[in-house]
Amino acid sequence: MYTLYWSHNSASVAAHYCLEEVGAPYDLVLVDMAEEAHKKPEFLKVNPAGKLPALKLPEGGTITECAAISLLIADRFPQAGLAPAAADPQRGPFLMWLFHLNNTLQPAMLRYYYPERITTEANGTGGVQQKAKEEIAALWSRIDAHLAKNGPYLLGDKYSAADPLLYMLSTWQECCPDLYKRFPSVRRLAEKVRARPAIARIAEMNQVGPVAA
Ligand SMILES: N[C@@H](CCC(=O)N[C@@H](CS)C(=O)NCC(=O)O)C(=O)O
Repeated sequence: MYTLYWSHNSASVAAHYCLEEVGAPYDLVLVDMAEEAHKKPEFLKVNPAGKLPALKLPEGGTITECAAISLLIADRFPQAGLAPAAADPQRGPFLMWLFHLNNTLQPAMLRYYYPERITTEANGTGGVQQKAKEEIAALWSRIDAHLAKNGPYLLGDKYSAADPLLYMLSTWQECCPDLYKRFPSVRRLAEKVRARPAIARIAEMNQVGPVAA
């Protein structure tokens, strides 16, 4: 049994989508970020960094990082087809997108949401957020151009674990207002992912609404 430590609308959502999509046996432990439960001693025993998500593995041990969790689950349940195999020509682009989303887009978003961690200037947070917003819009613009040309998914017609990760990030719109209006190919992907039965089953409990215009 896998155990996912999660909270609504957090980075745990993509990991949750993958577990549900492949039909993995899992249970959930809510670590309510609104209640600061991720900073309490009980959760710090699970992930000393105090961040979500964390996944306890059936063989023992815990991993963190939503892209790593998505990749591990996709690889362990190959019949679900969420990850091209190592020798598949799409494996490279798959890994590239997974890492790009986790390693480039998401950190820009975290700079927006936690600007006080980036600057020692008392009045510096507004500038950090403004720069982060510009960077995030530029990144979405490049992703949108890729999807317009090669979509509807990141790997063309092939759905993969990178898509629910992209979908999750596309729902964090305070840092990129009107994202779906500005980036219609991202919206098209979001609609397709949100309509998948496995995603639809758990989106609401994660407080992710329908894809709005
Ligand atoms: N790169 C990590 C980021 C994890 C992360 O920053 N999660 C946020 C929730 S969206 C969090 O736990 N924030 C609490 C904090 O940083 O104090 C991942 O993808 O799992």
